[in-house]
Amino acid sequence: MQMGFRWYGEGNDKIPLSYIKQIPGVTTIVWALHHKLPGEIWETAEIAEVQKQLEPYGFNMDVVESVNVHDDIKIGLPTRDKYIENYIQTIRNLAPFGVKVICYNFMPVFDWTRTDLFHPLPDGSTALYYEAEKIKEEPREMADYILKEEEENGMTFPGWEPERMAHLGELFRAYKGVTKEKLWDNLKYFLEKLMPVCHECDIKMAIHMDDPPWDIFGLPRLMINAEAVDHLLSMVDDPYNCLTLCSGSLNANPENNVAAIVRKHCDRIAFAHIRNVKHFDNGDFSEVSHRNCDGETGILDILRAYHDCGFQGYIRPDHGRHLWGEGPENCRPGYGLYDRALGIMYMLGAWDLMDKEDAEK
Ligand SMILES: [Mn+2]
Repeated sequence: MQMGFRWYGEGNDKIPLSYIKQIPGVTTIVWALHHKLPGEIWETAEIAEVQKQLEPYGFNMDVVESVNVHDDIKIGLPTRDKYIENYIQTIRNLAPFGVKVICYNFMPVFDWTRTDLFHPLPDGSTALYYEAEKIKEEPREMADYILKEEEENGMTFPGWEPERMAHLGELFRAYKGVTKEKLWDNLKYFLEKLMPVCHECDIKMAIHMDDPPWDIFGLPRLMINAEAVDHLLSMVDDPYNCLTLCSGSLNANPENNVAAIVRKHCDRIAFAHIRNVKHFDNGDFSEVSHRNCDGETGILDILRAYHDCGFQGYIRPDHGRHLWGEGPENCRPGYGLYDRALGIMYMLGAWDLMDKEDAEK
């Protein structure tokens, strides 16, 4: 297992690499070129710039999150082949820098979806929150809220590019007729084109779970449960077709048992996101600390499953709460410094103890 920390890049993330260096156990910076729109090629010189920033701290750049997939690929338009060619070129450009995993998602129109990005928790911190009542038929209101947060705080969120969101109506029309079956077909087409290049470059494609794991606004979503995971892995049965198993995304539906998926498919999990979720009776959910008893995700069972399976992939704390002066003015929602650092220490505490117990057996 290698511990990672997501970082949005020089000038785009307020957390300096020198702070991340002080969190015990972090070897990998989970990075991306956030100025790139879906479909654009990531150029070698731009990737080299990131390498230059990470090198003095001894971090590797093995995991990219995300190289976003152009809508034409998801919709299955004739223009998709051009964008797949660009994606392949990006993979080729990433390989010489030691990149091993590309995390991506295949969600139509919207990436992750929340109704409140800084929801107050009883302990005085804030966290991302999903109010079921607010996600109804009309997506514009939620999109406007998230875009307003971006604008007011001078940041853009991956998957919520204002350029794309400006054409929301058009995007929705383009996805009309894209059924769940079609979306699966389009994902298969995309992956089958990529697999030979992934082998050649030794880079795994690791699909992120849909967040939340159900259809929203009439748009189909694929990566929602254990059956979908089985289907994805058998549909393109290749060791380079892998998962970013996001515990928080899947557990937004409390029926999902993440630890069971880990035990079944550990060798196909390239990247683990660990996040804890607390559920309310009305269907709302809140993100909470990594501590097992603070939510219902079963963080300890999940960590034990990874440990039992001898997990060799990358792991990172997913979102954290905003603590100790972190808020909209100085912190990306879910990506503050403190709670993710606490989450790492919680995970490493559990992991070290399991290592020690195994060694003494
Ligand atoms: Mn995640």
